Amino acid sequence: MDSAVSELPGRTPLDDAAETGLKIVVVGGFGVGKTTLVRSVSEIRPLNTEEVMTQAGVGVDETDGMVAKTTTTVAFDFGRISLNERMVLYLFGAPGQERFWFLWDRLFSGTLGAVVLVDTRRVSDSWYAVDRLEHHRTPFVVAVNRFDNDTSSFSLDEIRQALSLSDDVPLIDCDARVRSSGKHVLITLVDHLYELAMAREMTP
Ligand SMILES: Nc1nc2c(ncn2[C@@H]2O[C@H](COP(=O)(O)OP(=O)(O)OP(=O)(O)O)[C@@H](O)[C@H]2O)c(=O)[nH]1
Ligand SMILES: [Mg+2]
Repeated sequence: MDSAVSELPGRTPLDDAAETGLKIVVVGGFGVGKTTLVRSVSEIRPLNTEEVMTQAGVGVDETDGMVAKTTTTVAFDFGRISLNERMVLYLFGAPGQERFWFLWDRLFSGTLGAVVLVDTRRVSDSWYAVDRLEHHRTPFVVAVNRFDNDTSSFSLDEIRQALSLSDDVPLIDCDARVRSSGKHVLITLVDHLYELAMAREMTP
C-alpha cells in the first residue's frame, strides 16, 4: 500500500485478516441520531445522503425539540467498523422520515442484525422500526440515545414496556456522538447475534 494513501484521513484500509463481514442497519424515528452514530463509529469517511430541510417540510416534518437539526437523510448512511482483526461491520443508517420508509424493506435485505435508536422524547417514533424488524425476523438491540435537553428521564424498564420489547431483546443507553459508546452498542448487538446462533445450534 502506498504510504501517502494510507495516511489520508478516512482511508483506513481493511485489515488483511478480515474474513467476516456483517451487514448491520441502524433504524429509528426521525432525528434520533442514526447518521450521528454511523459517523461517530465509522473508520472510513462515511457516505451520508443528507439534504437541507427546507420551508416545504414545515408541517410535514416533526422537528419539535430538535434545535440544531437542519439536515435529514434522504437515502441512507454507510460506514464501516472493524470490531477486531477478523470481524468487520458494514453499517447502513436508514432515513428516519416517514415518506422515505419505503426504502427500509430493501435496506433490510441481507441484514444480520439491527440497532434501533430511541429518543425518549418520542419513544413511539421508533415503534415502526421494531415492528418492521420483527416482521423480517431480524435480530436487534435497542439503544436509548439520551439528548441533553431531554427532561423525560424514562427508565429503561419503562421504555421496554412502551415498545413491548420481550426480555431477551438487549436494551442499553448510549450517546450516539461518542465513538466508544456507539461501539459498545455494536458489540452488544454482535454478542446478541452470537448467543442466538449458539441457541439455534443447541436446538435439536
Ligand atoms: N445533544 C445531543 N444531540 C445529538 C445526539 N445525537 C444526535 N444529536 C444531534 O441531533 C441531530 C439529529 O441527528 P441525526 O444523526 O441527523 O439524526 P437522524 O436519526 O440521522 O435523522 P434523520 O436521518 O433525519 O431521521 C444532529 O444535529 C446531531 O448532532 C445526542 O446524543 N445528544
Ligand atoms: Mg440520518
